[in-house]
Amino acid sequence: MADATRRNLLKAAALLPLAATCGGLAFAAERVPAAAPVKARFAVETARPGRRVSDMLAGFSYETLQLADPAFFSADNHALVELFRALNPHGVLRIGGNTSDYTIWSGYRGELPVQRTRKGGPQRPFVLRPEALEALAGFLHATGWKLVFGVNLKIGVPAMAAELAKAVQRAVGDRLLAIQIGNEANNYEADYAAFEAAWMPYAAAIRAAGVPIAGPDSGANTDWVIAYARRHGRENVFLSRHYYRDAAPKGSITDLLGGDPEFLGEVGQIMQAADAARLPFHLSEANSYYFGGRDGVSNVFASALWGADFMLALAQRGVAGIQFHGGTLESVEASLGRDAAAGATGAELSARRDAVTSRYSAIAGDAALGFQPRPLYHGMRLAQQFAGARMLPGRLDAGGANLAAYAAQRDGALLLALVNKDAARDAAVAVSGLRGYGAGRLMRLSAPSLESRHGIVLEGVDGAAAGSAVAADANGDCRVALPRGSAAWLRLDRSV
Ligand code: BDP
Repeated sequence: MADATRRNLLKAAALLPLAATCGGLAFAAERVPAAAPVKARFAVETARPGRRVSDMLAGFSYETLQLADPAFFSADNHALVELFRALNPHGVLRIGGNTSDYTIWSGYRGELPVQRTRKGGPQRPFVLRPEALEALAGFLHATGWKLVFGVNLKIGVPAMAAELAKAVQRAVGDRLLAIQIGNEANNYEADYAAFEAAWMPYAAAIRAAGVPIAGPDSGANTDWVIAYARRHGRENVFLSRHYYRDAAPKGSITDLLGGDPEFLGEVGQIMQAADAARLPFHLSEANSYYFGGRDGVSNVFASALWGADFMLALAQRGVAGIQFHGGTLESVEASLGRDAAAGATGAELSARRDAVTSRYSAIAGDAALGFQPRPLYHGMRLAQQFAGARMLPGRLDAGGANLAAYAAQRDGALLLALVNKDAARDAAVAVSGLRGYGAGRLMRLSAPSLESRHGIVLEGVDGAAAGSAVAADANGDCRVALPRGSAAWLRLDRSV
């Protein structure tokens, strides 16, 4: 369908009167495009609440090298502070990435070996100074966020890590959730046993200093997380690993929106180990495609639908937080041993902000140019609306389209998120099982197309664009028109 037709459809869906949106016809006949929408069903089971969604669900991860400019994470960086706060008043900022394993603490006076560089990794050490930690503390205070901070395991100097850990704790106080030791050590330690041998003296030194730790902060190694949980659960405040769908050259919108059921299965295994150890589990670094993200995929509207669906799928399984990796192009390219291309000079401000930002970052900009949300930010924000709610089981019959659906309960209200990841098929979703819930609001996450970089609208946040009125009927049924490449979220109040 042409973009214009699609836009009309979205507009039509937004304008549908109450009866036509919930409990009646999904699409107004005169505006219906040639192909009829796929008929989908979502049966919600309100009697069996599942996991509570953590307040910390939506968070960010940045390279340690981002601290090279103390003006970036600073209380005076009002635009960034505002974007963090609007996303999540209880978020987690994780500092780490490849550059954490090449970071030297300026306060350390002992001997240091020269670190060997490797292809595809940072090519020079980064010297972290106290001013950056002071500024970071101000940023955390201004945002209300907590900190997870990674120290250099690769260099093999536990004493420097312990001193840095203490300095971080001194600077940020109880905003420090935990120190992580090493970033994706699976990339440089031969196996889990070798990692553990290198890790032990670090863990001992940092814990002896009275600073909490978390880990193992491994790459795609579920077995490491499980082994670590069994052996070190009691010493840690949470468990972690990373996630990327694949390498950037393999990225495409179809691949991203195709989902990753295998990974969700692994999350199930990790959650068993986490529950047994009574520890939360975070994806402490995650995004669509590693090697810096894929232009035209990681930074377009498709990533917003992916992000919302991914986060809610993980929240349903009990994952406490997902820290989406990003930041300036310079910091991420340096983490991969590459130089950032020069930014677009003379272009309009929003294009210049984009040009200085890593391809998968949910926020674009830097301290000099200011900041703006990328599409992914809006998807994260949709998922964060479920914080504090209890996820409910539900059965989705997607009618052959690529859909996802989630339901949750909070303070007597019912929340629904319906995501149409299909590029070709509109859907009409018949939601059932909502008896006891009545009127509410339907809010859309939409953009001109899956490829859009700008023009993303998330209704129902910031008090602006509050969506449209909806209601479940007396049977607990509600119909939602869900145009291709868009999402909707609903909030229904108890009817009695
Ligand atoms: C991760 C690293 C991070 C990189 C990222 C990427 O921890 O430093 O920036 O991959 O390749 O493995 O994009």
